[in-house]
Amino acid sequence: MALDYSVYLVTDRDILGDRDLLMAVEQALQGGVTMLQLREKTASSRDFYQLAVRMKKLATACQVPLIINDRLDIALAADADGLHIGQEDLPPGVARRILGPGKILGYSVSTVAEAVYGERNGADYLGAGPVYATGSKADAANPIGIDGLRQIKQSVSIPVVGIGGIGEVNILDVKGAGADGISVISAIMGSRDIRGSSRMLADAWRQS
Ligand code: TZP
Ligand code: MG
Repeated sequence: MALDYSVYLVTDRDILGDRDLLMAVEQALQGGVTMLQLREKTASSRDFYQLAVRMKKLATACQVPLIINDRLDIALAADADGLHIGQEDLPPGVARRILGPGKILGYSVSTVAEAVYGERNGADYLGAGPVYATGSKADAANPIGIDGLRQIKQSVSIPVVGIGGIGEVNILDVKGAGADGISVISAIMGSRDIRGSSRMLADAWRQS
């Protein structure tokens, strides 16, 4: 079945302050996010695993795939729907071999060469960015802009989601570049109304 990449939420516990991560994710699911990635940069393996198991239940209840960032072992252990890796993680071909054919593999890219490599080595979709400047990733590369996103989309035949600095003001530019969806942290997790912001982005994507 074709996946709906249109509003792909990436979690970030730090931006939530004292708000609960699972509650925030539940609100985002109610608002209509279509994909979910659990991204934990500092959690212990035990905490990451336990969180993944709980998040998988929430996502599955809404028929939304749960993707685990970076950690192949956690993705397998929690029976998540897939894994998302970047340029510093396991090579995509290795991750694909261990994951098997039934799991979703996402790959972060900033250039056409990385995109083509990812497609050839088993990625199901690409996260291309940062499209715009972002405060949500300390080691983010320079923004690729809408033109960079368009070039990446045109170089592959797998779905491409834009990531980095995307929200209400530029969602239509990202769609106009040919992207299959937006991947966001702060536009949803940084909002005081997580359900409402998720719904607004989902509506904006659908209606355009
Ligand atoms: N990878 C590239 S940019 C980024 C990641 C994880 C951060 C996206 O966060 P935001 O708040 O949507 O710009
Ligand atoms: Mg990574």
